[in-house]
Amino acid sequence: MTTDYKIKDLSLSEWGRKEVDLAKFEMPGLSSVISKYNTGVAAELPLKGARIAGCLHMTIQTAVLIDALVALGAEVRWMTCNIYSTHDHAAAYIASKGIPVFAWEGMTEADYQQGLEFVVNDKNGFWPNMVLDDGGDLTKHLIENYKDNLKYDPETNTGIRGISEETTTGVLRLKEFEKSGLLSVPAINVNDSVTKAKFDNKYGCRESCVDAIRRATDIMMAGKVAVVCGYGDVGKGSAASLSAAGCRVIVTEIDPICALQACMDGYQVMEVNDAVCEGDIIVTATGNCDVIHPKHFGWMKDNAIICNIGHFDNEICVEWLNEKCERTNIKPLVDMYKVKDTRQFGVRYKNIILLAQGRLVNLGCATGHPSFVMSCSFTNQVLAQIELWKNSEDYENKVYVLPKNLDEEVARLHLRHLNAELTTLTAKQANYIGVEIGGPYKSDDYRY
Ligand code: NAD
Ligand code: 9W1
Repeated sequence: MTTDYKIKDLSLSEWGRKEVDLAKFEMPGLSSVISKYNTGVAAELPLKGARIAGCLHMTIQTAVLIDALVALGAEVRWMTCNIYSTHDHAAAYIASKGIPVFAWEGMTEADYQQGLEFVVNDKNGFWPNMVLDDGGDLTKHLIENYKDNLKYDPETNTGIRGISEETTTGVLRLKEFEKSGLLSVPAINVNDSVTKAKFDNKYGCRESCVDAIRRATDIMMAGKVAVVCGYGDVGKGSAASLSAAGCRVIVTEIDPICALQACMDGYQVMEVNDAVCEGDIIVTATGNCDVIHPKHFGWMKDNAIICNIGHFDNEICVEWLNEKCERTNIKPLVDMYKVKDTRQFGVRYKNIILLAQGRLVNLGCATGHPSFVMSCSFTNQVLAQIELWKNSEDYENKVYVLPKNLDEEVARLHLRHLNAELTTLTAKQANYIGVEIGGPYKSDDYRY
């Protein structure tokens, strides 16, 4: 067995294996892709020959992805894309299968830089011919350090045939590389597949928003007033989560269309300065800065719980709380601040409870997305890897999204697990609405 790994503790691998087996059941998209290729007379391994350098959270769900890539014929070297997100038992499971992996919870930035080298080089030097990235760190590392190894040459069969990218940040970086002429490899943006984005933003947060608040505080949700700032997909999922738990939900928005959507969904829309005075629970989901401003803290209810589910930690002005207010740590990621009550005459104080120091609450206080959510993103990843591995030469060195028929395929592969049966178009119906019976069913600019 290989000792080509750096992880926390190999003895966690049995526990990892059991959880991977459970997660597999909830990741039907990945199993379906495998059985599609591995069964029947036309059995083939579509990723045979692919050497995939992967940089993505080394979690139980990612272990299921890695198993799928290997089952489809790929060789893999893996690292985490985030120094905190590794499930150490998942990393142990991967290492126990002889797959090179570099990931442990709480690694340093310097370790992380080593990881980038680990996935790019094996003992014989430059190794990958495919890249699977989350956030663009690995892509950036390759472009900055291995420029001459990247361009695919069909004559010598060297270089990288394709990159698939998981997140918004990574896609933005890819587009910048494309614009400045530095992208020498075709790339697929998995982030903007409908089956990725809807699950990552809306359905994922609908599962994890309340989960995070409960794990952190054990508060009774029913009957409380919850304020959701921002009614994009993350806000929509969070509001639905809070509403289903019995909260009365107030939404704040700056965009009249999203505000009207919130009204149509039955929520009260208020100006933020008014809403913060009423909330027992306040959740920011805007992607904007200074949404909860220092002046708001003084107006809040006693023991108000505040947290952020947007990407960056500057939605709530946490710095002000830490600089100006006495802080009591209740438990990891739960802090109480003593704040001067600016609605009262005379000096009165009250408590504000801040979760996860204003960082993404569903990742800090809960456990990230459920396996089924990740199955949707990761099935897009697998289809992107197969497409680029097989048909790289059909693509220019640009950033693409998966064609709609593949996005539809990802959804289709998840229907059976839920006992959903699709209706098939008749030839007359297909003709009437101007589509093929097998899809795609919508134009590229259709908004779901
Ligand atoms: P989005 O752009 O669809 O929605 C954000 C909404 O906030 C918009 O409707 C916008 O009008 C509104 N907004 C902006 N400034 C505001 C303000 N000052 N007050 C009130 N509303 C305001 O984006 P999204 O997809 O909903 O994502 C929101 C954030 O969540 C992003 O930072 C994203 O990266 C992050 N995100 C988090 C998770 C998670 O699991 N926690 C998952 C996906 C995305
Ligand atoms: N991705 N397997 C935290 C997750 C950090 C994290 C992050 C996920 C998964 C959004 C990916 C505390 C897993 C990951 C568990 C966890 C993400 C950042 C997953 C949710 C995205 C910045 N982004 N994700 N599972 N940490 O859940 O791969 O528990």
